[in-house]
Amino acid sequence: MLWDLFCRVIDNHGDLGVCWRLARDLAERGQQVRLWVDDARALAWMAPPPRPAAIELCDWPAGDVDVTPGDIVIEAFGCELPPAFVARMAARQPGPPRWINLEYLSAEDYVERSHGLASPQFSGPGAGLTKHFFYPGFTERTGGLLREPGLAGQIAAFDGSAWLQQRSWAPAPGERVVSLFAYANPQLPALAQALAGQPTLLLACPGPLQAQALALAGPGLRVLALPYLAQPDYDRLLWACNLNLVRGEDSFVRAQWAGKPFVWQIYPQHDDAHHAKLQAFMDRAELPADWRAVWRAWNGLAAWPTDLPPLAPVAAQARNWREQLLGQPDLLTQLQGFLGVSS
Ligand code: TRH
Repeated sequence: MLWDLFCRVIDNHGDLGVCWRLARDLAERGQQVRLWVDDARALAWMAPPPRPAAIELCDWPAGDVDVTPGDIVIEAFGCELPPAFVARMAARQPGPPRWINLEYLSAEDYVERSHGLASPQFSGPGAGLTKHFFYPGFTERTGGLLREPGLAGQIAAFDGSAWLQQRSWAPAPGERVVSLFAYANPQLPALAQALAGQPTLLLACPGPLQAQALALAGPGLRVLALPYLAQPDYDRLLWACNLNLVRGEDSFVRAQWAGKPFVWQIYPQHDDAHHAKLQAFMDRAELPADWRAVWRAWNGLAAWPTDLPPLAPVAAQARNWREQLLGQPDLLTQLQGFLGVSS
């Protein structure tokens, strides 16, 4: 099957990160993908060549893309397809493509009620077509999470110490190793102080906090600046660390597959809608109370606890949560089932 996957980069890297991951998963399952992106510059570091031959990376400037639509059209994160393309979808012979709006991830209850709903188009270039909403999620009544085949086995076989050693990012004896990927955050000094309570090596990913983190190194806290890593290597960083600070959507999910303790900095929304989204996930994942305090503090919703809670109890919770999620079909398997198309 030929999939047309449309991605508009809003800001940061998650829209492209998720779409690239989906495209890779489709390619691995024998599908043909045209990935339409308005700004693909981040792929230079996120997905350096060689890239899967089944993925055709297409430039999506403002306006139309003049091709015959494929068999399935994915509108990622409600990015609004070009009207002329939608008209060609409606006119396609022998029949229109399936049309999916892949939504943002949330643990909130509305997701289960909205997942799979049809949106018949009564007017405009797509009149007569039906778009379906497909919601990622954490329960059986959602579309699930992106998880490529074989991921759990890769993680189980991974030697994090050796991987860090090879890159000169290995902790000294007795140091815990923590990854940091975050938006600008006034809580960084407080986090640095809490981390320094025990000997810590902080591996700071590129972003607005990296320079500030380097300046906060001191007794108990060493800081190394990392370059942008290709997506598979960023995954391995999450697998190798004792604690991961992640953000947005895709690294948030990948931290859950890593099965390590993590803290999520949610993508801030103007109407504070992100507060409910944060709470919903903490409730659904049954995050221990002492770690909820850390999550709320890192998101600026509470004062910092003086010391970070011990990692062992929340490490066990992270492994249990991952096992629970591994028991659910992955997103692409569910999407193919929903569409009635198999690999
Ligand atoms: O960059 P983000 O903040 O993206 C955000 C979120 O997706 C948010 O939901 C969305 O509304 C907003 O974009 C527009 O965080 P996220 O989602 O983790 O995406 C980062 C991607 O970059 C992810 O695929 C991981 C990848 N990455 C690498 O490949 N290498 C790296 O070194 C780093 C730090 C990240």
